[in-house]
Amino acid sequence: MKKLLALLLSLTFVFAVAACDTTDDNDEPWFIDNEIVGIDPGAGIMEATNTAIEEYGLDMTLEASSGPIMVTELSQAIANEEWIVVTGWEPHYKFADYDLKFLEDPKGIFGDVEQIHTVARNGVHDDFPELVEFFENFFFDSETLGSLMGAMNEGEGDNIDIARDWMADNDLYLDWLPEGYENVGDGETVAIDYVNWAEGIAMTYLAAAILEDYMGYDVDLTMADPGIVFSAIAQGDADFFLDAWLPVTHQSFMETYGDDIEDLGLNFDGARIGLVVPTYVDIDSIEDLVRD
Ligand code: PBE
Repeated sequence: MKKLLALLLSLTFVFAVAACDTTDDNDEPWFIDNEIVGIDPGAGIMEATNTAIEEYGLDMTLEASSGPIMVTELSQAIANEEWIVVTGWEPHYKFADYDLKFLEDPKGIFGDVEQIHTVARNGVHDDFPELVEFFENFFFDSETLGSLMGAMNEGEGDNIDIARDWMADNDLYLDWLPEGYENVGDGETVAIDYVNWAEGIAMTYLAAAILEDYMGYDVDLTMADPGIVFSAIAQGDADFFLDAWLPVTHQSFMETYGDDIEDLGLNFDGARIGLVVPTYVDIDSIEDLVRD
C-alpha cells in the first residue's frame, strides 16, 4: 500500500511538472522552460538576443547550443505543436522546411536587412589576385543559395561531393571564374575558414569545389568559432572567410579586427537575424514575450 501511495504521489508529481512546462497560470500555452533556444555562444545573434532580453525586460533565459541542435529542437517542438522561440536567421533552410515567422522587433535590436560579405587576410591582392577576382564575382540570390543549402541539408555524404553534384545542374560558377582560370592555382594551398552555420557551409564547400576542380588550388577548410575565425584572418593564419554578416551582426568582430581584414564585398544581400517562432505560435512581436 505504501508503495502504491508513493507511486501515485510520484505520478502526480510528474503530471504537475509536465503541466508547468507547457502552460502558464491561465492555462495558456507558453514556451517550455521559459527558454529561448540559442546557437553557439560566439554568434552575433546571441549577443543581440541578450541585449533584447534586457531591453524588452524579458523574463526568459537564452540557452546556448548550435545551429544544427537549434533546428533539431525546432523540428521536435513542431512535431508536438509546442511553443518554441529560437534565434533564427535567413538565409537558412529551416524557412523552406517549416512554416515560421520572425517576431517583430519594434526596438530594432536585431537591426535591419544586412549583407553577407567575403573577407580575407591582408595581402591576398598580391598573393592570390585571381582568387580576389573570383570572390569579388562570387554572389548568390536567395533562390540559388536556398537550393544549394537544401541540397546540403538533404544530401548524404561529403558536402564537397554534394556541391559537385549541385554544380552539374547549376552553372553560375562559370560567371565567377576569372580570365585564364584554368589551373592558375598550380596546387597552391588556400586556407578557408568557416563557422558551423548552414549558409556559410553551403557557400564554402561550393567555393572549395570550384577552386579545386576548375582553378587547380588545394583548399584547406577549417571549421571554428566565429571569434577564432576573425582572429585567424586578421593574423594571416587563414586566407578567406565567406560568412561575415555586416553591418550589424559581426560589427563587434570588425571593430576588433577590421583594420587587419580586407572586405571583398557582399556575396548575399537581404540577410536577416531575429527571434523566430512557428506560425502557430500566436504572438507577433518580441514585446509579446513579456508576460503580465
Ligand atoms: N548567424 C548566421 C551568425 C551569422 C551567420 C546569424 C547565426 C551570427 O549570429 O553571428
